[in-house]
Amino acid sequence: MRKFKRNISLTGDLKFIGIRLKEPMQTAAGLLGVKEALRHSFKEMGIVRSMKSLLEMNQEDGFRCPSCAWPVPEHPSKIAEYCENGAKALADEATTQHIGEDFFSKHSVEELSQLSDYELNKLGRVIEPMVLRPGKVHYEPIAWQDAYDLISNELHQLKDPNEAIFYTSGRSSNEAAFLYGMFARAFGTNNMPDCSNMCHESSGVALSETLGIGKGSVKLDDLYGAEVILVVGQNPGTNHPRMLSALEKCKKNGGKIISINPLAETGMVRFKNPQNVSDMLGSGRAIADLHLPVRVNEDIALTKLILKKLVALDAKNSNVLDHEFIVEYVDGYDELLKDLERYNLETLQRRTGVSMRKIDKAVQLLAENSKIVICWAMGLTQHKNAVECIQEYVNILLLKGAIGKPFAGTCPVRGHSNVQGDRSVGIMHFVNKGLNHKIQKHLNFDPPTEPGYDTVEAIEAMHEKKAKVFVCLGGNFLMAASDTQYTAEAIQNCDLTVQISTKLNRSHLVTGKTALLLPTFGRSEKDEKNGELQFLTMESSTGKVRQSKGLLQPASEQIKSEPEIIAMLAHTYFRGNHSMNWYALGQDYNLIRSYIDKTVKGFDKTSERSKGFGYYLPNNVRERDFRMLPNGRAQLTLNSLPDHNLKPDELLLMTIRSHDQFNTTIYGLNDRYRGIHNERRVVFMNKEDMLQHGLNKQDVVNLHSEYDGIQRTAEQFLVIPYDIPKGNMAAYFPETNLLVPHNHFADKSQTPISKSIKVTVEKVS
Ligand SMILES: Nc1nc2c(c(=O)[nH]1)N[C@H]1C(S)=C(S)[C@@H](COP(=O)(O)OP(=O)(O)OC[C@H]3O[C@@H](n4cnc5c(=O)[nH]c(N)nc54)[C@H](O)[C@@H]3O)O[C@H]1N2
Ligand SMILES: Nc1nc2c(c(=O)[nH]1)N[C@H]1C(S)=C(S)[C@@H](COP(=O)(O)OP(=O)(O)OC[C@H]3O[C@@H](n4cnc5c(=O)[nH]c(N)nc54)[C@H](O)[C@@H]3O)O[C@H]1N2
Ligand SMILES: [Mo]
Repeated sequence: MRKFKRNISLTGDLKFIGIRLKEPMQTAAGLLGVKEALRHSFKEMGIVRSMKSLLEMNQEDGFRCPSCAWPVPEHPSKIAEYCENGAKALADEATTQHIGEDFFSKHSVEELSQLSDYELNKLGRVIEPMVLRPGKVHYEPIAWQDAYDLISNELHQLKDPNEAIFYTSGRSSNEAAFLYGMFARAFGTNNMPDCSNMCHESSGVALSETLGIGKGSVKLDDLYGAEVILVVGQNPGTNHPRMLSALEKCKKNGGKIISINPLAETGMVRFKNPQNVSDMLGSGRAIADLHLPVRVNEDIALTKLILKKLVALDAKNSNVLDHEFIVEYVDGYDELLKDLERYNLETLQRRTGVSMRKIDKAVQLLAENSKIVICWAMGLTQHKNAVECIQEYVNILLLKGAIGKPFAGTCPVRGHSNVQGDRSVGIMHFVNKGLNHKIQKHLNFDPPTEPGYDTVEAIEAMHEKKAKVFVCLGGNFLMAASDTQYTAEAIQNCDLTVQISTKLNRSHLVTGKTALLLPTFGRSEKDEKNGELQFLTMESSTGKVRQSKGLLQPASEQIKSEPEIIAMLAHTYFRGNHSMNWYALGQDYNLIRSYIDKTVKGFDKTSERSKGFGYYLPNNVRERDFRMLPNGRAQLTLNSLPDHNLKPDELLLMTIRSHDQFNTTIYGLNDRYRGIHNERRVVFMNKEDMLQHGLNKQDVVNLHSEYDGIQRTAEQFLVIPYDIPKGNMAAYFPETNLLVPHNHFADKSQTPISKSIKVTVEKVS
């Protein structure tokens, strides 16, 4: 190892701390949810700060929840337009625990790396800019301007702008992301990997190819009036809890909900709406009318079966498919029908692991109704054939004409609260010619015309030492990305790593030769510039742009807003010699928005129109406008069945979230919906598989994966018997990212295969 590489642990201490198991829960939210929300809030923020901020979250003039991207209704509840996990996200960022110079002078990065991700996050908000110098193991304070100078000098020294990489996580505002993306381009690179490369990139690719826009088409009202909603590969009870209210509303209006998921996730089973008193007192409401427990990555077998059955019913009674829509708007109908003939019903059914009786019920609902919405998340996007999986579900919508009309359409449910907006305003590793043209015209510089690195390529470039400076606008790249060991080696090859962050995580400990930790505001904090209260904007999962105005006193006087940090970095780098007045942009966000309006398609008078409940960005699918696609038509696609070539002892592992985490930020050690308390190092297994592998409840195992002859290991997991299809396992990320090979990802989107990793289980004790 070279000298600057410090002795850092990638996992923290692996000891078990005393797991408690209960039965998985049948009902999501309810009083327990409210209690948990308040417990986290009061503990982290105190009562006054909690009440003040919770009441403003998602309200008209307040701030947007920092958790997920689920849209806020036009008439939000005055008492609680937030969920348990939104409250946890807020408590996590608005915590009154702080760390600065004193803390870092006492604790070295080597020592801190022995802590678990949970313990690291618990340390609190970073309250002053810090630097880790070459060969040193303690962060020390640095003045802001010295930090900008340090980055600027490193950037100036690079031989080629493509030796720098600018990563973005999806919590940044449109304003910050826009400045960041424009700075990267003005500097000369499109190396802009972002968290969406690991997330919904597969949805973006799948939808762009088939419908002409990489976003979903439905609005919130469409869910309320849908006749059938499919919730596929998604766990809304934990990850998008406010969505349960929308599903509940759909059911009240007579709609049916089908859940397609290897697990019967609690939120899909029953829900007690915290905004409804009779719900809270009663037993709540069943959400899924039908649950299809599909085997991991067998969605294509399932959708083919559904498509075949719909086509067969249509042959008898031509009302089942929307022939008028198909004739007018859709390409590839005859080819699809011919292709479906190649498949045998029983073979498909066996692969799915779902009973034909249940599949027939789903087919009947889809045959009899046409106002259909399909929602999905990571259960579809993180497989080798993720793009195809999504396109198969789009095939269903297209045959049913459930596209571009009220109460029907696509709903990829986004992750981070502004991941969709970040992409809209220019965070992308590929070249968008329209945007480049507008940059030349309105920002008066020439953006680079070669594509840059996405997440996978960024890791490889750092590993091969082609990249030397790595800047991160939020996130926890090391732990979020696949192949933790390989990614750590890659990051440690850099000369400089820069993290613009709110809280400490392992990406601040595994660093380049020099590392900067630049603390920034959270969403809930008040951002005043020259006596003016600033606001920011975000785009929800349904494409609505709304403003967000923080109200809490910032964690310290020494932290700065994201737009200001980026603007000052650009100002320092260009030394005032650039077509954009960077300094001014960092001082007045209206100015940033006026540039966004000029350069980004669909944005218009954003400073005005984002007020109140905001405005929708244009969406061609809503208008049934497919002119940008081949023949000007929506595309049906032919997709094949996956082949994992599993060895006899291999199982397919999906890496999922517990109820007590936001991605790599671990709020607590419980996953109460799944009955797990006080432990995260667990692996959920089918009882038959356990028997076959000679395993008992709570045995300690190591997990191994082998790809291209390379063995990877994640140590120390407790086996938990669970209702999961045979041949499948589940465990939490980020602990399991050690197993995901960096060079295995979805075709076309390069999203890591985090939901279908081939794994063997080794009993340790
Ligand atoms: N509280 C909280 N909220 C969050 C997050 C968080 O960590 N915590 N993360 C945010 C982010 S960035 C994102 S992207 C979203 C993630 O939201 P989700 O996608 O709901 O998150 P996961 O836990 O990855 O759950 C994936 C679901 O897919 C199922 N699944 C796995 N494989 C398959 C398959 O092959 N087929 C089918 N049909 N289903 C499958 C799993 O059983 C699981 O229910 O949530 C966002 N919101
Ligand atoms: N195995 C496996 N791996 C996965 C996934 C999976 O399902 N399985 N999911 C993938 C998905 S969907 C995603 S989106 C990625 C997530 O990848 P990332 O977005 O990179 O990770 P997060 O854990 O969301 O980032 C958390 C950190 O962001 C910083 N932060 C929080 N709020 C703010 C803010 O307002 N501003 C700034 N500047 N920083 C802030 C804090 O320092 C915090 O520690 O992980 C991916 N990785
Ligand atoms: Mo995500």
